[in-house]
Amino acid sequence: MKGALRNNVSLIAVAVLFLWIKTYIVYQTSFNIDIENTLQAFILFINPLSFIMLAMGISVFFKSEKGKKRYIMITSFLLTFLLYANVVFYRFFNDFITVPLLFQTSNFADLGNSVTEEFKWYDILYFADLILLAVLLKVKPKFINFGSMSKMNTRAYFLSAVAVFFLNLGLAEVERPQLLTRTFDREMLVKNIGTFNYHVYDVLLQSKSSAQRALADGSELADIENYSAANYAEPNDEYFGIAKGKNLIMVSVESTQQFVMNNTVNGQEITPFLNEFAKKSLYFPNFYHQTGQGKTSDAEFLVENSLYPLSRGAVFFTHSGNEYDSLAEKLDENGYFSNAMHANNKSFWNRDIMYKSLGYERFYEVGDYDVNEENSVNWGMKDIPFFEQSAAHMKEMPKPFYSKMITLTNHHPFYYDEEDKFIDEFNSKSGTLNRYFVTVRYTDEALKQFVEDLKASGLYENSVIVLYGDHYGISENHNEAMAQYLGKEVTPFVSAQLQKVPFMIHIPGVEGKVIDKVGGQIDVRPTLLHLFGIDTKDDVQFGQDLLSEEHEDFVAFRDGRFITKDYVYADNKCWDKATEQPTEKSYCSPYLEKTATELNYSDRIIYGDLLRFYDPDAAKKQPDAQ
Ligand code: GP9
Ligand code: MN
Repeated sequence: MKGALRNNVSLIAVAVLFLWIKTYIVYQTSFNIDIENTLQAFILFINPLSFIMLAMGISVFFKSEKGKKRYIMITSFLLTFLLYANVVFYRFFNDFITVPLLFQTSNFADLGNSVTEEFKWYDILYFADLILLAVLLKVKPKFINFGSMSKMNTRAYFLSAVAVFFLNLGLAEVERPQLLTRTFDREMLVKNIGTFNYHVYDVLLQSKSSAQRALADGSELADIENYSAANYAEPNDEYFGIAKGKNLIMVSVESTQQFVMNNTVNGQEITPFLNEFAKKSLYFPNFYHQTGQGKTSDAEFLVENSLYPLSRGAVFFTHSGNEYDSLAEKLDENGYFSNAMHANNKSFWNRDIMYKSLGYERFYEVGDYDVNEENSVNWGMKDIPFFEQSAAHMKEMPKPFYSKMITLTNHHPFYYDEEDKFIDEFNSKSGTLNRYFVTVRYTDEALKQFVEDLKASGLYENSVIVLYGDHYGISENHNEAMAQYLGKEVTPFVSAQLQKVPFMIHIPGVEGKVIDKVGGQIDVRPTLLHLFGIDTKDDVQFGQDLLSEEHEDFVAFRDGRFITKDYVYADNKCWDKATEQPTEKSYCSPYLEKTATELNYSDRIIYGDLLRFYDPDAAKKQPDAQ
């Protein structure tokens, strides 16, 4: 028996080895994980091991050989499935799965087209080792030992697993201090503790956040209120109240980045309408999206609440029951009929629930539109008919109204009908980028027709029209094609700059102006409310009025990157905007803390549902400090 043990390898060892090697191959082939030094390379290599050893190790507690085999097979399958799900998710979102996302099952059906685009025939290879393992189990070759481990060996096995885990954690801590407390970068987590441990960690975080709400009390809000009050930027007299009484039409323009504006492809203008409309509007060329995994819904969350979305999952899903003090609610209190318009399934991003919390009176969803084969493409109703039918709804609405509209055609994978093609595709290796220009151009046309429609119906003269891009359309997976288009390498600096999205406010009778303040979606709420003559002095918010003289040139991204007037902080480096090269980190350091504080305060509001303790009247009654 002893001899046999010495010559044989155990079944557990085979299963562990297969999954370990596979996970490592997946790291190398399916995720873009940046490795900068040998230590990082070593950590990446060992990081799947501890979890796999522990998971497979449990098989020793099964008495029968059959039970052991079955457990090993099922565990291998489940872990492979998790790995593969991450691969598919990563292709699409350039990110790893989180627990809250798994509960967004109502989104999965709608993802249809987009997801199938991400399945590849060769994906079967991800399961190749399972097939081999199944064969080995069936054939039962001599060199594999199917028997039980001795008590001694079992103990040694688990001790080694734990030792590998702590070695991994120790090295990760050396490589990236505070890794587990600063969770906003999932790539860093996967790179350092491994994909499986990352998922365990994510589950723990999720449980922690559920507990946080239960334990939160109003006293936590005091610091945050002080911060928010100190951050308040006095409205600009020239603009305060200038839009009072007018309707507000705000369009979330799907996946539209700013680089397409005033730009061409194959010599053809990509956004002729936006370029002209910007000239007649207050136009903000240094405006960035700040979204996380919740994409469109995160953008909505930002502009409504002037709070940051979450680093994991979509806050529309995870915290739809919270108390908010949204733009919609404020306008509603001021006599507006607030509504949202989006010709998609009402439960997508949990909007039907969240819109109620945000105080929208009405949601015009897919059921309120005449949607058919003819007027649909890609994800659903095309933008032109969507705007046409929305304008018809607007005519019927009580006035003044606030309508938040969300377009859909310019969405990954950017499929379009031939008849809607106004310019030619680009010619890179990325079909996604090539098609993107065509669908952006289509949305531009739809916006043009919408404005014409509003003019014809007389609504134009009474309405403020706000356009903002919700988030990027072209992820970093297309950097090579993007570099070809831009004619320069997509460095982390360029990548951060690519997060600029169009933002413009058209106010009838107000002259167009370019306002080059650095800002983002978080600034929309105070900027708009002040235009409508509603002060935000007593509100808990992180943005500032972009028209205020006191507005600071600063925008923090959800993942910890930030932009100031002269610098861009990305990839842990401080980049000089003038040279587009990394410079002394000290130029960025004052803002590192500001970014961390704001993100942390905002998270605390959301996790603790702290606005339920906030009483604006109490804030007003407080005597002025000092
Ligand atoms: C779906 C639309 C798209 O209703 O808002 O969402 P996205 O994938 O861009 O977040
Ligand atoms: Mn979107």
